[in-house]
Amino acid sequence: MRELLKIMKERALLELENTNKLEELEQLRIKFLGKKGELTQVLRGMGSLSSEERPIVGQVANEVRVLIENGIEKVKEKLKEESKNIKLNAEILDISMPGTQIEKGHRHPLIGVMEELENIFMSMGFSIVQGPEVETVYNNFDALNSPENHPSRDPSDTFYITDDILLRTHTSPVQIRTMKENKPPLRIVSAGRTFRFDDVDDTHSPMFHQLEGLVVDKNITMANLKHTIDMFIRELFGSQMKTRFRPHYFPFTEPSAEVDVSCLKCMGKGCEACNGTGWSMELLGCGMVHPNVLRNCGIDPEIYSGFAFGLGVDRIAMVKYGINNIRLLFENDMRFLNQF
Ligand code: 2NL
Repeated sequence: MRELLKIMKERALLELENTNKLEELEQLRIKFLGKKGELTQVLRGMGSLSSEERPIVGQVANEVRVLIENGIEKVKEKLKEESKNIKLNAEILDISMPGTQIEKGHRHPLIGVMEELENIFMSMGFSIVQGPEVETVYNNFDALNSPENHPSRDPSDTFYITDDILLRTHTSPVQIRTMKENKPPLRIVSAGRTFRFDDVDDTHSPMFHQLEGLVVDKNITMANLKHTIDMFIRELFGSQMKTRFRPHYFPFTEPSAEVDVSCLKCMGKGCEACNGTGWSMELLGCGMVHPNVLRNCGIDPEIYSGFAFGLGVDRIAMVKYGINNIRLLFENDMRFLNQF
């Protein structure tokens, strides 16, 4: 029996030496030391031993068990250490390696133009104000002296959320909010997204961008308006640019005017782009703030007067970059955007 135990021990140690997986190790333990394992089998035969031999064989059997157990423990530690090293080597981090290049983008051409316009007005002493794109009908139409039956109020022209709430059709409600909350003198510019129920074509989009300016103080006249617009246009397009003020009608200004500037292609000489007139049409609308609008905002028109103007940022961007289709500004095709 001792011989049996010795052979079993040697086989166990040999198998242990050839084990290189943790799962195999557990199978090995079950095979030799488990309830139905080989050691148990051998010990079953102890009943036939003499009473002198039994304790000696029992001791040997115990030694074999401890030997195999220790062997398993040792190999287990070795395998764990190995797999840890393999993992560590795989996860090695070289902090001196160059990082993944992130492609740098740039401002959208439209936002670039909007900021350029804002910067010009800031250099002239205007503050930039902002307001919500979802507005009240009162701020968007009523306060601006828009007649009850004006076509722009129709649900076929304006995106209504409820009877009293809409998507702003111009940035003027931002000026209304500012006038209601602040006392003159005011010199403000607001720019942002505006919405009209338009069908899309080369020059129209239901979402477009406006920039509006407003000045309210004592003794503000049409001369201040004209000078401010002239300075702005020359700052934007160059000192040779001429402006032309044509009488126009807006409900919120009186008198009102539309402003044409020299044709950018021929600088006023006349070419096919301007139909030989030398003028680039309708770049800007303006006028003296209607007394009703001032009154609606709690400003006394007997003491204060003001001028206001508005322009389409998309149109300025298109003129500036020679873009002939407004859709290009909103499709975000990288082949288009990367040109700016
Ligand atoms: C255009 C014309 C304009 C205004 C906007 C305005 C705002 C207030 C009071 C009076 Cl709060 N006027 N804004 C005035 C004249 C023209 O815009 O063609 N925009 C694209």
